[in-house]
Amino acid sequence: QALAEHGVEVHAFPESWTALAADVLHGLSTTPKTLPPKWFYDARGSELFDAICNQPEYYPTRTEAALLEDVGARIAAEVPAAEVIELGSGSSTKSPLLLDPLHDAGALRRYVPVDVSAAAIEGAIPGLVERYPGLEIDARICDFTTDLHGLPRPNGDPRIVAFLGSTIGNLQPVEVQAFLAQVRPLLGPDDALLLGTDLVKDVGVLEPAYDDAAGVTADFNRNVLAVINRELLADFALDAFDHEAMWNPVLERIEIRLRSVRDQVVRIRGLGLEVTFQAGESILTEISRKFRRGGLERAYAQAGLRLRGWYQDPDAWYALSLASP
Ligand code: AVJ
Repeated sequence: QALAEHGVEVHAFPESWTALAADVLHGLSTTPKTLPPKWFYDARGSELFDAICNQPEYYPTRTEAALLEDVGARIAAEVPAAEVIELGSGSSTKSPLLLDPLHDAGALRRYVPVDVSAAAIEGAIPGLVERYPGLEIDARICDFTTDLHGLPRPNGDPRIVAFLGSTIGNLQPVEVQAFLAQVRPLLGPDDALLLGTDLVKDVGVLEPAYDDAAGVTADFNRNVLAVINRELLADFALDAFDHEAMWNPVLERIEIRLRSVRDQVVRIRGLGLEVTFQAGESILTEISRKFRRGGLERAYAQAGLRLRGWYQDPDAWYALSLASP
């Protein structure tokens, strides 16, 4: 309602209870047990994620922000986009780092934030309306890993599809290819994907980033159990699961788990399900893949895209890349 007042369109594709139920049923009845990371992000989980970004050990957010601050004008010169589609825009707090240089270049007309969280998008819009008077905003509430076909088609205006924050690190290699295959038709020859990716680095930097001393990431990890307790009437005891973050050097990814501290049976009344855990048994709740330039170039090539710009911070901890058809 507040949004309609601003003339902002919101198209909702609400994530259904059924999707959570299916993911939990499948993930907790297979071995090893897994849960998809997207269910971390209820209101509390989103808050905890914002808190993670402020932890001294969690470098990706501030490294990406500093990098974008540094190279935003170069990106705007390379692709003077009139339209920005931002996938996983969340609360859009860092969006100005991309929108400002495009706005300053006189190019920006339209912004399409895309996120599964209606609350995050609704919270973001008033600030955007104020910061960019006259900017057309067309918000989309949907799952950007599967619902990209619902997005507007290219209309000839230069466009950037931005996927920042290294969220792509949550995807398995085949899922990355599926994602890029969905993005490809959104891009004409003058358009580009702007992708933020965390890079492979020393394990001594990587592991603490996912196991901060203040325990915020641990709370974030356990929050998925609170979500299941609430939505599916389960009785997970949050303190009966330890948080764990481990670098897998072969698959070049951080693996985040919840490890049962004892033998236990958890009842999930909403599914009519009882789940047995042995002491030490774990649930894989998230993977956070780290990338190299060569691997990304190959992934782009497979999807019919070519790397057109590569920007990294002085420590080579994080990269922004531009890819076009
Ligand atoms: C939002 C997927 C980029 O993998 O670094 C942070 C999520 N999980 N700490 C990441 C996360 C635990 C984050 N991404």
